[in-house]
Amino acid sequence: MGSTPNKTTVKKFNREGGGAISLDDTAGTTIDNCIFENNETVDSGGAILGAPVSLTNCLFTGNIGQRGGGALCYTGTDFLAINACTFGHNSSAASTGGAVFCPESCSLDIDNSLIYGNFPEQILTSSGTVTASFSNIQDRPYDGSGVIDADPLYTNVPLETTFANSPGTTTTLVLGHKTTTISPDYIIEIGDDGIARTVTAVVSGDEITFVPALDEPAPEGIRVDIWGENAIDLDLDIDFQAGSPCIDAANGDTAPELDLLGLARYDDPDVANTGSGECDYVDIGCFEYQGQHPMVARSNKD
Ligand SMILES: [Ca+2]
Ligand SMILES: [Ca+2]
Ligand SMILES: [Ca+2]
Repeated sequence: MGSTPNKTTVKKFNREGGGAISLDDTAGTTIDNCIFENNETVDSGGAILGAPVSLTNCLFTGNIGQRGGGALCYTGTDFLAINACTFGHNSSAASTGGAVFCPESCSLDIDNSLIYGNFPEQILTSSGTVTASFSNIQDRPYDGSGVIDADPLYTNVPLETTFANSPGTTTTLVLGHKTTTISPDYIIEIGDDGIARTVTAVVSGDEITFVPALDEPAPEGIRVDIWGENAIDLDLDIDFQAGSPCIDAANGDTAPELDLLGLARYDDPDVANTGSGECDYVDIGCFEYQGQHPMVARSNKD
């Protein structure tokens, strides 16, 4: 197991062609210990467009790639290793890879990673191979040692994160590709502004009205979080809770020594170790549960 250097956060970028980062196909880039949060693009790759060779200990959440690859559009034709990463609540247009989109034939190797709750689906590859181990992948088409498909029990997530697919007004929105059926009284959040707005009517299809009004008409492409009924806390929190099936379920021989936050591995006494390796209690994904939420444990350490 290797060590974990400092983490980097890449947040709220909005660019054409790779919301946060565009990489040359031949760059041979490795990306470690990085948080990609709430980046978006009208093109492909809400956080990253390009062909990194590896992603390790990275978190991708709330990213939107409208054309494909809510978090990552991998444009390479080679091999991408994803290790100890979490992809949760990223979005793309219908059937173009809510988390990861690979338009070319390539090989993906997914280890110790959590890919769950991305919209409308998780991974889309045009062709090529995907192998996986000790990972939690929703609707997994990939069989591998230690691969599960089970609700990770995220701490606080909306029902869905989507975007407006045409310009709205100060009190109306037309939503793109959503899979959630919206009812009046649902709480939505527009542009991640922290303001709870209440749906007053579902006008037709994907058009809704809401209160209170925006200051400016909603532009095409603006992010919309559908929080559902009675939502109060509108902060996306992709940590997982006690009892998560991700706890003590990864492979300590291949996972990094420390988690994304620099926390040591923790053997949860309440959870049987279903992982592998010399240290068989490493958690799946980029966070290590500490008997309390990793974010809380991290802030207590500071
Ligand atoms: Ca929010
Ligand atoms: Ca653990
Ligand atoms: Ca345990």
